Amino acid sequence: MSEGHDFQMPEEIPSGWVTFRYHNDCDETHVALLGDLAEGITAQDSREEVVPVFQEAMDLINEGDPEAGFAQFENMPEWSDETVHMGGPGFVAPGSVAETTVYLEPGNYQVECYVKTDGLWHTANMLVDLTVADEESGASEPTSDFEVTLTNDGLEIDGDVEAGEQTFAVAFVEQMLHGNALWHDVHVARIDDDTDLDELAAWMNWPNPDGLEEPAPADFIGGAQMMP
Ligand SMILES: [Cu+2]
Repeated sequence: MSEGHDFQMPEEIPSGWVTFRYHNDCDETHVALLGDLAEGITAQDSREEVVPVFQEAMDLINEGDPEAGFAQFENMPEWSDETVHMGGPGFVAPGSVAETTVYLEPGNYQVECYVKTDGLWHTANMLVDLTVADEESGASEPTSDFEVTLTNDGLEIDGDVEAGEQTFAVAFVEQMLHGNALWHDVHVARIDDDTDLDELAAWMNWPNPDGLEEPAPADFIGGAQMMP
């Protein structure tokens, strides 16, 4: 749960199939991305060595120098190449709840929000450790109503989705590192006649000065964060 720029959640969870139910009780959009960290690395290391790189990059981009901004990524610590994004709830609008189930191996993870407010990454405050214990949850793989297939060509949904409670399985058939240093993922937003889809698409891309910047141009209800 979030009530501000925070994550209120357990420090340790079992391994295997685990369900994250994220209540956003804050008045800003947030997200919760899981990262499987290299041995011995903690959220504190990310806070000290990764967040400043992204912030410096963002500051330079906002100052009109994207080339210098992207050059900042040369300063990423070597261990960050080993961080494996492992899913998590997608963007969640204020007052909404997002749920996602993932399979996690035991290990040291982090949970982060990478939305921005006034050009500042929430990650400065919304970045916590999560231990995934050897002890298994005993839960089985959930069943789904629809499957979303992700490839390097885009995404497909197998069927016509009806109103009501629906469960989507997301198959990451292919994965790639995009030019913005992130992998692809799925986020669900409720749109209406007034929603500008181009604006929404631009918002999804953080190197745009208005990208991932609060407030979001639509109401998000979750999704499946990037994973291999
Ligand atoms: Cu946030």
